[in-house]
Amino acid sequence: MPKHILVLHGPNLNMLGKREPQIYGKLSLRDINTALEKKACAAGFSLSTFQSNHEGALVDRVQEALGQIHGIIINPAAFTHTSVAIRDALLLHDLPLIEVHISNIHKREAFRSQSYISDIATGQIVGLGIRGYLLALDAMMAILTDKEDLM
Ligand code: DHK
Repeated sequence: MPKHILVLHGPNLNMLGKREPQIYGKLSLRDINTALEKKACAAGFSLSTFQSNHEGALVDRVQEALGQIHGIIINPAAFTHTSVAIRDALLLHDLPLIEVHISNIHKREAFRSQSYISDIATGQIVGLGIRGYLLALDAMMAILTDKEDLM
């Protein structure tokens, strides 16, 4: 059975492509999800994606995944800065966890630099645009195959 990676997207990320394209880029969430699925599949992993504008729906999805997945990549979007509930749900899992932000949250309004996720994450990728998701996937697959090489 291939190892399974769950990718979670928080609120307003369903509007990628339409939403502040100077910050979040021109591609849609579907474009990103398709690229992630293809890349994971080509490397022998399986990957599923889930987006919600609702905190409880994200908590439910994280709970449902218990025992079913091997790693989590999450852009909690605005919930990054507010959600103890998503943090607590993620803590149910003892798995590699990568936090992604399209923009550099440390370079924007002060409230965006605070993350309820970063201190429980394996690592964080910020400010590299949507390619951050693909970098996160590379890192996750390397972690899950225990690869430490630089190639
Ligand atoms: C996305 C959001 O929707 C914001 O609320 C965060 C994050 C930043 C991003 O850069 O991907 O503050």
